[in-house]
Amino acid sequence: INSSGTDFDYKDTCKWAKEFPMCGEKFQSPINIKIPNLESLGELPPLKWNGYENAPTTMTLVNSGHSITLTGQWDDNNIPYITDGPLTDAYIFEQLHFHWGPNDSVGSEHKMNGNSFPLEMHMVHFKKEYETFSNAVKYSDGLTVVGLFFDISPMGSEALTAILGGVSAVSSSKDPFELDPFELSSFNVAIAAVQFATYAGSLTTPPCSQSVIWILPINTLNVSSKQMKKFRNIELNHGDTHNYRPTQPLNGRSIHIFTQ
Ligand code: SG4
Ligand code: ZN
Repeated sequence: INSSGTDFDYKDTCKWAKEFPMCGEKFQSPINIKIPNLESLGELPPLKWNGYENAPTTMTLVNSGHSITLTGQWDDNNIPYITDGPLTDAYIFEQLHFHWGPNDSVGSEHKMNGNSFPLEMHMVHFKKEYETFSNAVKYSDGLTVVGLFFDISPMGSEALTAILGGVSAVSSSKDPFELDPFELSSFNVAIAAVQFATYAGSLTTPPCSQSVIWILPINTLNVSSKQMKKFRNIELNHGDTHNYRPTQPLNGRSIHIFTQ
């Protein structure tokens, strides 16, 4: 952590709270999801993905030094957003990014029954009512992040191929790289008809704002060892070789389950 107070590393995440007080608050993320302890949310409508079949006009990949982040520009009315499930309003897609580690036994931020996965992808959305991402972060229901777990499989993931096609350009560079635009629906199609866990938590990086409704499908997508190698080649700030925060105490929060 440098003296400017705007940067952080993953060597001792317990130190984050010194410079970023919200990282020391009670309802932090990620957490361990214990499947047998889940409560049912009952008659929830299915989560709805809207506009994910629309390709953006431009798509950009950037190495933030803490992850690689994918953003896109969509024409008005074409922006992807999610509704229903546990959500009370539309949540507009902002960006997606990844968390990984130095080997296959670690990498994901959330755990399922104490198990880690080599890769976790976060699709970050903000509540439409709050108009912008930076404004939405100030509210407890401002953001929803859909987290997807990936497990090793020789086939790998078609959906990741398009993103990883541009990864070598940003592995050792902070310059944004323009990808050939593609639609994001391959990800939500892959998690159709599964159960989800949901709970209230925080951003998993400083400033750790407690503004996130987490939505985690209880199944995994595939990533190949070759694809994982590309993630591990990405140069992170401070020589970090992982970018997952350890799980945080639940502190009495309930985790609810619902189906799509
Ligand atoms: C990653 O570091 C992303 O690259 C960040 O996005 C993101 O910050 C951060 O994770 C925290 O998000 O879903 N893991 S998380 O809680 O979205 C924000 C950027 O730096 C504020 C754009
Ligand atoms: Zn994340």
